[in-house]
Amino acid sequence: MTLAPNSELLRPILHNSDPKTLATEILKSLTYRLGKDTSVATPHDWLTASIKVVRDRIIERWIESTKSAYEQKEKRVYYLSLEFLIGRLMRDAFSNIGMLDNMREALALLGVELDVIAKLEPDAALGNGGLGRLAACFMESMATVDVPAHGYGIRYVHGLFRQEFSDGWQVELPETWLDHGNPWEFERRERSFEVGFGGTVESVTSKDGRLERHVWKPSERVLAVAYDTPVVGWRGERVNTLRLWSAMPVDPILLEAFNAGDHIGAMRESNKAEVLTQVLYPADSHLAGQELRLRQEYFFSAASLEDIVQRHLSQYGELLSLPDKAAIHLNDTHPAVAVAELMRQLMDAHGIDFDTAWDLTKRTFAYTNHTLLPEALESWPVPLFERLLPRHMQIVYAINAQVLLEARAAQKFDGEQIGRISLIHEGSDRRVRMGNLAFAGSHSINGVSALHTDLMKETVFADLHRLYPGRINNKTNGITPRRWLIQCNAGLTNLAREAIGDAFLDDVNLLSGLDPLADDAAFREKFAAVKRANKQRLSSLVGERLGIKVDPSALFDIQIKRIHEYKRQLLNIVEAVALYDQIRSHPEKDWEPRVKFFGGKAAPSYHNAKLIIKLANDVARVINRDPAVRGLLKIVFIPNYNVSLAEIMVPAADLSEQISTAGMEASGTGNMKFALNGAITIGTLDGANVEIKERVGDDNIVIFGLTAAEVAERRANGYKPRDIIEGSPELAQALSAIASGVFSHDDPDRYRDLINGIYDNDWFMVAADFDAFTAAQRKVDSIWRNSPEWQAKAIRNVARVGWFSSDRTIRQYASEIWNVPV
Ligand code: 26V
Repeated sequence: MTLAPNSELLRPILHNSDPKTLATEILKSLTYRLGKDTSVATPHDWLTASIKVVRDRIIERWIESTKSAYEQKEKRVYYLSLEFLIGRLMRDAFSNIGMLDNMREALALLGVELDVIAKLEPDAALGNGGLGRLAACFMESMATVDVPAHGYGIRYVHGLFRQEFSDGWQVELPETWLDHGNPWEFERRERSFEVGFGGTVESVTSKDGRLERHVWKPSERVLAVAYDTPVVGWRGERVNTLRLWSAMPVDPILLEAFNAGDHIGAMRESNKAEVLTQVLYPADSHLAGQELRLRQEYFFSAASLEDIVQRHLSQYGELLSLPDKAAIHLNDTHPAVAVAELMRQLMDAHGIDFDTAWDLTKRTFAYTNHTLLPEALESWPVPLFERLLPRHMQIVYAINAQVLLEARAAQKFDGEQIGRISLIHEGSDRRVRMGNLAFAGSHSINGVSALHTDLMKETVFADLHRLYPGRINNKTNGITPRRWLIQCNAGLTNLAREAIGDAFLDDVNLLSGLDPLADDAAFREKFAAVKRANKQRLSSLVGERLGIKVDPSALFDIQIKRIHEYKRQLLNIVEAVALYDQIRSHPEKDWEPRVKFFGGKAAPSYHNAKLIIKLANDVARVINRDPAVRGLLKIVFIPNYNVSLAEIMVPAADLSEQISTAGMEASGTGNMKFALNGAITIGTLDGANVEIKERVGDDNIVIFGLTAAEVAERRANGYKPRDIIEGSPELAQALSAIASGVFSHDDPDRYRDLINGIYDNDWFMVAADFDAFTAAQRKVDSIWRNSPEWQAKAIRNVARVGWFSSDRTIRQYASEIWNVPV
């Protein structure tokens, strides 16, 4: 007999979630699931036991969601992403399902503090930065706005490395999030697929000699095993699935070898398979043709596609309706090989002809581009691609032939333009261009902010856009207000509830009700008190972790993000050095106390990024110790920046640093998080900053620097940074101090090359924007001096950025790209 999930037998247990019942269940969970007694239970055991109790409630809704998607024949969204930067899940899930307070009480009855065990949950850091965090926000929003969706990715055993500083240098250590097991996931051994690599392609011909189909005979096979994690939407109405694939050997032991006495050799296959999903690639925007990375991309794309096609076939019995029932989304080009894989499955496994398969493929796929940096656009050497995926190589050539035919037929492209449209970069180093493959195989290609989308049309995809006009569209990024306001900033959430009621919890746009309160002195004071408490929390963390004392009444100026030259942490540090110089040489002036916080990881092989971290730490050491500074300026670089640290830093910020070289940051999402938490942005007209400015108004943001068009113009017309530096004494002074070893007595030449790079080339326009940045910072000081004015602007930021909710973004994807109802 099977028990229906909503059976009356289950209901009384699952629907009773008062603290006492929960406490009993936590004890039962501890005893019967973990096999522990309270006297020996570790804090981790309490955590696991608690999660499993709530998980039971989630599972019930999960099964209901899955069933209803099936019964209602709903179109499903499949979000393919090599990264999901989830962070901790406990607070998110408990709060979304409405059980956070009762669980806290239940644990208290057992003498356990929820906030203490919550900190033991490891961050699931299965991503590098913005792209991965966006995927996590999207998963939560899809469940919230009721889109039936599956996320697909890789269950990396080691996520993004843990960062420590040794003498100010970044050291990378392995990250081990699975050490205590993962109570959220369900291993689905029964849901596994074989994924092939290498080998040969055979053509099968009919009796009359006609080519019937191709058969790929891979030389290697790996098993992809599914691990499912439920994703709970706000109010717990829908629960979607994040399915992560883990690689296993098809044959765990080569028995023949083992029996012949080769015990180690017999295991080798197994290690080879498992290596595939061992570790996340740390993004450094340079791939240099790493084979393992292409293997990861194909591994998870192929397993996901098999899963999708099987699900569709088992429900509908045919594949011609695939585009009506499945929307497959490519999060950047990392899963772009899925385009060729779907073609392969449709043609080789299901006997569909090329033209029909190509039409189905294009109507099923959509692709998001997340960066225009040329070095980050993926392409694979043809010989590597051909060796690993011989059948896909043939399919890419066939697709390319079709695309080039259409390009020539359009009669508006010259040879060079046709060359740029081609899926193959020709020349001595022939490569498969994954962006072009994703573009050709999708009906929708979107950018992640208005500016970025315009630039996509003008630069990387200019020719493809002319060939297939109407495919490129914009979907400005968003963030989930559950994690990035309700959970991380209880103080502000409660203040807003008191002031405007609870409706904004379901529609964050309603924070607009706070707008008039910017002029209410009493409200401003309460708002300032909340910020102050958040700053106190960050100060304690810094005190505990780093032994640095910071004053919560100082202006908290924060730049947290991956370390990259285009994000210009260097500009920020050089400005700090200039300010340091000013404070020392003009002690009579009325300086506003400031703490500059940094956080972020550098890719292990990115030399300049690592040097910038060392510089920040060197500068911090000198400034923080100098009595002449009188505590007016402090610099704090907090190691191991991750989602959980962001949840503490974002609510504590007064000033949000969003200072990328215009045209280079596709969108940014940190900018949105800070504004929603009442920080004022100092930023360039880049990415989503442009749209934040439009929404908060020019008076409530501090914009400086060159525009994207001006940056392009300077680069085209011979930019001379040396002349600019010579005309700016403050900049010249700061640069020469750094270059001459003022901050690096132990190795005076340490920063010579880095600083010479600014004199000689300065691709990122540090010199060009320096004076504007300094002036903008002094403008920030003058606003800060007038506290009511500052608070009013900060409140208006909170009130006006509800539009940047990922719920809005997802609704736009749903109606304008995926064609699913919302
Ligand atoms: C590139 C590579 C290449 C080497 C191997 C690993 C790897 C991983 C990721 C990437 C590309 C990262 C692109 C990215 O994260 N873009 C960011 O996307 C955010 C969400 O749309 C956006 O807000 C940021 O502006 C954009 O930089």
